[in-house]
Amino acid sequence: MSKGEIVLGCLAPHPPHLVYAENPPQNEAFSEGGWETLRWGYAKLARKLKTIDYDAIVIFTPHWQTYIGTHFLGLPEFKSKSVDPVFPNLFRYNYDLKVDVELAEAMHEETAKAGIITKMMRNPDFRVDYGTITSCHLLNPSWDKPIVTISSNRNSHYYSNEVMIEQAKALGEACMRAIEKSGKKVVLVSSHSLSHRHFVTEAPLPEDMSREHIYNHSQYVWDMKIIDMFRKGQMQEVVDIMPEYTEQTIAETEAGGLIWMMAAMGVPSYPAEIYGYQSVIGTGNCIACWDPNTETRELVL
Ligand code: 2X7
Ligand code: FE2
Repeated sequence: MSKGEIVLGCLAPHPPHLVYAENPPQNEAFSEGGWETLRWGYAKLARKLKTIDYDAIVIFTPHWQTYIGTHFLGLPEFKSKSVDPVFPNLFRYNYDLKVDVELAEAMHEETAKAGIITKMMRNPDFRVDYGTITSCHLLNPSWDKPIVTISSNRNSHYYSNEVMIEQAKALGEACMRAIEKSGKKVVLVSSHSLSHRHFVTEAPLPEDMSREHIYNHSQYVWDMKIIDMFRKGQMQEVVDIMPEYTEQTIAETEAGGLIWMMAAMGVPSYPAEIYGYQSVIGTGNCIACWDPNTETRELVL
């Protein structure tokens, strides 16, 4: 069996607004559109994914929060309705998704070997979070690949951003070892916004784009700084400033997803492909990917 590999790493923000704006048949709410810069960026990245040969999507989500250890989805199928607790008016999505249990178990095993507390989620009634569903729907609307969802362990956040980073790194390295041993080709997804201060009241029409803008200028400047580092392939520097960035912008990187993905990918020093940046209810959202293949890597935006 040949060695498994990570064929792409995607930063895939998950405001439920983006699924709402698309009006897919799975979602009950109806919209008149909105947030096109992000949706069109996602459509372009989804087209790239269709050209790549891969077996599974492995996604780390901040909205499945676990307080004792890191958990992995561990049944072949999960089927239910996912409702965003903050925006039930926008997101009530009927899902029926397949899980690569073999890969999940392999990552669980390597994670345990690394000394991290970890558990498989075997409850058939478990409701999959909207972060997983939004990012996966927008990257692969046909849902024709199995996924593995990894929870975000808030025990690490309880201590400090620095401790969170150490634990997310160890988790990423363990997942990479499991992928290599599995012989599979895997797409990683880190599902989150960048800066995360947001408005606490919603416009009467949520998709009214005359009301959408970044919450404040300083978080915009921080986001641009980080994205510039993505473009330049300065991912070690991004890892180094992550505690400061997360604190200054209350960024959703606090859950550890970006560090997990970067550690699994060996902290890339090549440029990321940028597919778009836009605010959603004041938060900063960037779609980007890291393509290890020099022949397919391109300058997108
Ligand atoms: O989970 C989210 C998010 N990260 C950003 C914006 C709006 C809603 O939900
Ligand atoms: Fe979120």
